[in-house]
Amino acid sequence: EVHTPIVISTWRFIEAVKVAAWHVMEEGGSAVDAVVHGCSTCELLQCDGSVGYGGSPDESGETTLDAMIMDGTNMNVGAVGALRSVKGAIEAAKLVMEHTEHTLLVGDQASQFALALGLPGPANLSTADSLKAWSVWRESGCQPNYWCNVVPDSSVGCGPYRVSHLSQRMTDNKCEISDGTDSEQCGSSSSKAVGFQNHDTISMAVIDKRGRIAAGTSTNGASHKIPGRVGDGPIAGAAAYADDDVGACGATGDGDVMMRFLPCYQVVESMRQGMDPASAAKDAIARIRRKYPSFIGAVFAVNRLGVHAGACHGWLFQYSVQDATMNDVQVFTVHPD
Ligand code: SD4
Repeated sequence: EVHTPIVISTWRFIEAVKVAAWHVMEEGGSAVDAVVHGCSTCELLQCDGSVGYGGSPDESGETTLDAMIMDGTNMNVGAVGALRSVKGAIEAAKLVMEHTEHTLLVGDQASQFALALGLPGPANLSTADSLKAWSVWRESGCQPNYWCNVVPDSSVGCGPYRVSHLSQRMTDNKCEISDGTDSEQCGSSSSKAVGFQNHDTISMAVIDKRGRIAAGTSTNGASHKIPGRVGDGPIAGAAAYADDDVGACGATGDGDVMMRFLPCYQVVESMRQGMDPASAAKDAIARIRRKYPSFIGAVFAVNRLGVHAGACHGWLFQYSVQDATMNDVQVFTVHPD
């Protein structure tokens, strides 16, 4: 049975899958363009609040974007990290891929590059909603001088991503912090589990009619991240990977941990060695779990024939698929091992 063309995306990003599927199936478009159209759809829709502008404010209240596109025909990659003032993150990534010899541009200069090449902006990536979420976070569980006092009973500093030696160092620094306000900038010391609820990348893989395979990602990263933090989204092999000869992978979850394992590179290489997609996905998750038993994350794997599977740890994972045999998007649910 022929499963290709096929579009697969993390989570229930149905609209994004539909747009990408339309592009490869009805219009006979390329896998790369389908991934870009699909992820752009989520950026515009602000899918789950975790893709695109107006979501996951960092410790200083700013939203920044990470995105990547990978062309599995020639292993070309373009990516942006900590993108500010441009909403079209995956379009910016595509510009990096197609108009430079580089792979990854970051921060203000990435925005300037994207603007210079014609993307709309500069745009404010904050919204009333994201600023509200940020102020609620600041106010909740934040005691006076919390920042300056070493956290009593946990290794977690002020924001969920700061560990105690850093807050200690900030103490020495008289509590001067990124936004120039006083020691009140802090949040609950409760850990990552809180941050993870809205921690959802779109990671998408597409196989087009000609068998070309592409994968890409777009995310606004982790809520309350330290300004400047870049996650797994724009790292080839971490949150996505594609190779026409083998297949593709997409990942989502705790990017700070997952990017240490290049789980999508692992999935594709395991399939290259002969593993089926389900085993390859499970193996990639197991490698992380062995070292980080409480990490939260998931991957999907698809081989070049369009056979797909998912694996996850610490949460229930869903991914969405539309292939040549389906009239509509189907959502698959994966239970943690
Ligand atoms: C990150 N991996 O920036 C992204 C967020 C995510 O599911 O995937 N959430 O860490």
